This record gives sequence, C-alpha cells and structure tokens, in this order.
Amino acid sequence: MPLSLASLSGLPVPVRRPDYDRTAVTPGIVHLGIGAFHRAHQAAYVDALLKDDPSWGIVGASLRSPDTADALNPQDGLYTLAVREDERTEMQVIGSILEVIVAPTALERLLSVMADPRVRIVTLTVTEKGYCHDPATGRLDETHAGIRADLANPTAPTTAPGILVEALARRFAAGVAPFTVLSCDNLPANGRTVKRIVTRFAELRDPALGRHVASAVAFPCAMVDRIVPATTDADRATVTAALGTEDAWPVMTEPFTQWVVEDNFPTGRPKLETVGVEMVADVEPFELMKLRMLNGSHSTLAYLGYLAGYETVADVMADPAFAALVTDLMTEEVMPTVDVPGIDLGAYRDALVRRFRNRGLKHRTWQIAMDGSQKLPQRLLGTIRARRAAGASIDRLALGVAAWMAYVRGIDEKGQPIDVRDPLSGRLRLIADAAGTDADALASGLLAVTDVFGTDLPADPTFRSAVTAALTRLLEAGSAATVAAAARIPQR
Ligand code: CS2
Repeated sequence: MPLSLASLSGLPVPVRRPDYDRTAVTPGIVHLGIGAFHRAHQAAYVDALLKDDPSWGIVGASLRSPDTADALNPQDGLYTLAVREDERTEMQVIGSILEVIVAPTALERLLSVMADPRVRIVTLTVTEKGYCHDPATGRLDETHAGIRADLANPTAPTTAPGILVEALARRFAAGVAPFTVLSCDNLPANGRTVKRIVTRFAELRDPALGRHVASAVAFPCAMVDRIVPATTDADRATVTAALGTEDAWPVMTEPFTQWVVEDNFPTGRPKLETVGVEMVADVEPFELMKLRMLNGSHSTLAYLGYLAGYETVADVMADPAFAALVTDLMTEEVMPTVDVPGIDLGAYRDALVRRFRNRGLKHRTWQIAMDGSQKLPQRLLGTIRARRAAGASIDRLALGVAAWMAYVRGIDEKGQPIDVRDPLSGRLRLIADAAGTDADALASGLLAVTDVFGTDLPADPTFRSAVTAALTRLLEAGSAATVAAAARIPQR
C-alpha cells in the first residue's frame, strides 16, 4: 500500500506525521522548482505552522520533469523526511505540499493557481542557472534561448522569470495585489538579484508592466541552509521498509537547518518566526557567511575530492589532509572576509566541519561539482576579490578555482571521462581540448570566460599566477599530493 492520507494512521509510532487536519489546508504559497532541497527545508518549516494557520499550504511546480509529480500526487503530496546523523535516522511525514503541477504539461493550471488571490507568496528553488542570468553581473541574460522564446511568446512561458512575470501580469490585469517573490537559491543578494532579473524581463515585455513590478512587488532576500543529497534507490528501500508502506520519493537530510529571511512581505506571510525562521532586516551578512564558508568549502571539497577519487563529502573529510585544508581555508582566507553581528565564526566553522563529516549522508562530490560556472562567482570569486582588495593571501581559494579548472577538462586522474554537468560545458570543453595538459593555456583559456570571472580578476596578475601555479601542481602531481602539500601552507 502506498503512502497516502488513507495510510497515515497505520504508520509505525516513531514516525512523526502531520499534527493538523490536512483537508482544512488551503493554498497560500506556490513553489517553483520542487526538488529535494525545498522538501527538506521550506516545506518542513511550513508543515510545522499549518496547525496554527492552515491557509499557507504549498502548491509545488516542476519546471521540467514530471518525476516529482508522478511520485507525490498519488501520495496526496505526502513524503517522508529522513533526518540522518551518522547511524541515527528519524523519520517524519510532511504534509504541507498539496499538489505538484508539471509546468510544461499543465501551464494553465499553474498560472491560474499563481493568479489566485489566496496565494500571497511565490518561492523558488530553481538552482542558479534557472534564473537565466549572467552569473558574473547578476543581470538577465537577454541572449538566453529560453528568455528569447518567452519574450516572443509571453503567455506560454517556460522559464522561471517568464512564468513569474506572466502570473504577475494576470494579477495586475485582474486588479489582484501581487504576490511576494522569495528566492531560496544560493545566489548572492538573491532577492535583489531576482528583482533585477524579473523587472528587466517585465520591462522588455511591456514598460508599464516593468514599472508595476519595480514598484509593487516585494523580493525579500533569504539565506537558506540544509544539506540535502539526492535520494537514492537504497534510501527509498530503507524508508519503505521502516514505514511498512511504500514511499516513492522520500528525502534524506541532516539535523541542521537554517532559514534567515528579510522581513518584507507587504501582502502577508505566515508566522515563520514561530517555527524557527530568523526574520531580520538585513540578510546580506548571513548570506555572505553561508555562501563563502559552507558553499565555498563544499565546492572546493567537491572538485579536489572528486579528482582524488572520493565519492562523497564524508569520504573526503575522512582524509586528514583534506579536512585540514578546508578548515584552514575557512580560518585563514574566508573568515576574515565575513562579519555577522552576534555570530561566533569559529563555532560556525566547527559546526560546518562536523556537518561535512556526517557519515549518514551520501552527498556525492559529483552532485556538488555540477554547474560550477554558476556557483564559483558567489562561492569563491567574491571572497577572492575581498582578499585581494585587502592585500591578503588567496592560496587555498585559488586551489579551489584551479580544481574546478582541472575538473571541467572532463578527464579524471585515471584518464576516465568525467560527466561534467554545466550550462557552459560545451564552451568549457572546447577551451580544455585546445589547451590539453598545458596548465598555462588551460588557465588562460578559462580565465577568459567573463561570464564567470568578470573582467577584473583576469586582469589581476596575482590572481592569475596563484591559479596557474595551483593548476600546474594539480595536473602534475594530482589532487591528493597537492592537497597534502597545501595542508602545510603556513598560517598567516
Ligand atoms: C551544495 C549545496 O550542491 C551544492 O552545490 O553546496 O546544495 C549545499 O548543500 C546547500 O547550499 C546547503 O545549504
């Protein structure tokens, strides 16, 4: 028997389940990009507040694949959240998702729910590339094929900016107040970035609509944090066995969770502060801390770790040289660029190291390595800019960038192909093929990709030489030996 409202009461006692009447929950939020991260993060916070206010149910949408809808709709939107720390697992059935809509096949249904006055917030986790922007400048990429198609045919959009603007246009035409747009992706100043992108798209569609979006729609910033590896078939089997009921798509995560949100919701919001969300006036210091400390370390561990043959982050962290490198990276080169009032950065770093070591999570280095061209600017390059402006060392940060360069060559250290997933993979591959094993040529070719590096960093000789030197060592000695040597870089 599959998991559903009907099978909830038969679940084993330790499995927590919704403490509210699901039939009384109505839609208040539409979420675009209903992947594992959303289901382990926002959907869990909302689940905790529905008992007090059932008007904030979530209607989820997939912008491409029908897989999540196919798994969750037959389960009445229910799924298991399995929280793991090393050998311990706790399970909870989440009920906040009412329905999943597949945008490509049910666009009208999605747009009509987004235009429903009961919906006051649209949240997004569409990944970095889903914003169709230029990662180096944070502006709408007006040459993007999806954006061009949506501008040519704006009432049948396929991209996130196109869908948001069409829904806002419908509300505007109907005299319904706009929804608030809340990005939950790891972009710097995500609210402001999304506002810039969506406003530009609206303006290109129609100047009056552009003015409306610019003046009437709120785009609060948010910092989101929870580590959520992709669910595997083994995870499905474990959860189904524990439940005694089949769950087609459980989500696995860690105990830690954090959500810091700018309190700017003119058309209303749930009482997020009652379920552990930090509502603040300025999210930016939190975002910088999280992107630079957590995600910068993650990407560094992912590229170096993958090249060294490690499958998961916990495997990489079990190697003392890698653990030392990433700890020193944070202490020496990242922490001096971050300052969050009231936060002890040393304790934050130590907690990150513990989280990365969690053996209960099978977080693949390959998964984190994905879409590096979209991630590097906010994870490593912003930190490098801050360090260079202060005249400070960047050796470990440059090693992370060099590891990305070695990775996107598409050949691992045993000569096997790497499945490089990146919107720029074609271009990156051409550059790598032309350079071969010549580190100078490879670094020069990749540094010329201004969408990633901008124009300032390639013109900085100190940055160029640090990256080129690290890449030379990686290509000559391999990742493990390079990391072992780097772990001995003197502290400053
Ligand atoms: C990871 C993030 O896949 C990645 O690139 O670095 O998804 C990371 O796990 C989350 O941001 C943690 O909050």
